Amino acid sequence: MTLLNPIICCITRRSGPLNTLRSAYSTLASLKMKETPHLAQGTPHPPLEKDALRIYNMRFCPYAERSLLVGSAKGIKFEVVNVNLVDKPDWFVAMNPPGLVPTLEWGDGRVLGESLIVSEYLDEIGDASRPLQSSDPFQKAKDKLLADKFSQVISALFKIMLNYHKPELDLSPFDDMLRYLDRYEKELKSRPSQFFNGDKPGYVDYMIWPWFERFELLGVLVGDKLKFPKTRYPRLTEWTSAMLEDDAVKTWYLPVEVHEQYMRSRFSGGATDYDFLVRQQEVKTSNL
Ligand SMILES: N[C@@H](CCC(=O)N[C@@H](CS)C(=O)NCC(=O)O)C(=O)O
Repeated sequence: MTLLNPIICCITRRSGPLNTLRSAYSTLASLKMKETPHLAQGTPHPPLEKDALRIYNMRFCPYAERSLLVGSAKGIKFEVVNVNLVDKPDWFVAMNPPGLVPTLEWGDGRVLGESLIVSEYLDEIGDASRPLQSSDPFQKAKDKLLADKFSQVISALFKIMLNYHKPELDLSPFDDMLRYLDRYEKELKSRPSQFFNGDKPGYVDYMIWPWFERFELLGVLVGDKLKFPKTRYPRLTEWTSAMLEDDAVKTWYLPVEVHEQYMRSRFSGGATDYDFLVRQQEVKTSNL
């Protein structure tokens, strides 16, 4: 049932043939898992054994990525079911009425939502020798605050990202986003370790990472004026490189070209194409 099933996937780009090949191979190297379709209205609820754990996901959702990162880091055995969020199956909404991903489901019927809560729960039930949160109550509380307040960065980022296609796009949230990020640079500087958690990523690291994976997208979608200013964030820049070496991050990571393809599909005016990675994987494997 493990999902860490390496598979070769192929992504194509709009540029010339050499670039296409180069990008297909670099992307290919970074996609490590089997891509599965997003279940839509009319699809039956897949059966789940009594003691099995499932996370409902949308492959491009940063919130759901939080729980996948923690599940992997904690060595938890879980399966992933992707959900089409614009055409959700009825049983999915009935199971968790907000209808959001991530949603965690146990085979005995227990259900839990909200990425920060799900991640904290997974930390508690997973490998005890790899705690993601501090044993010091004050530090733990401070870290929870950092993870929670990251919503300020997220909402500023989304104000741009979800409107990138509009001609009258307001770029002012970018400065707000940078201001909110200053807090994380300062906090990391004050800690003597590579990660917020110590010498390995922990709760704060995994809770904020999915948006760092997507910052480059702003420059790609809007232009160089929204490039991530690395000189303003030397510690976070080093931290980003270190995070990219982490096994859990590598498992779920998607390159900027893939995030771009999703965003362009989402705002194309037609139906969001959730399954392009599945099709690209099928083409690639049929050519092996
Ligand atoms: N506060 C939630 C936010 C999750 C969320 O917004 N997920 C989005 C996908 S990235 C979703 O499920 N959207 C479906 C909808 O809004 O109907 C969390 O932290 O888990």
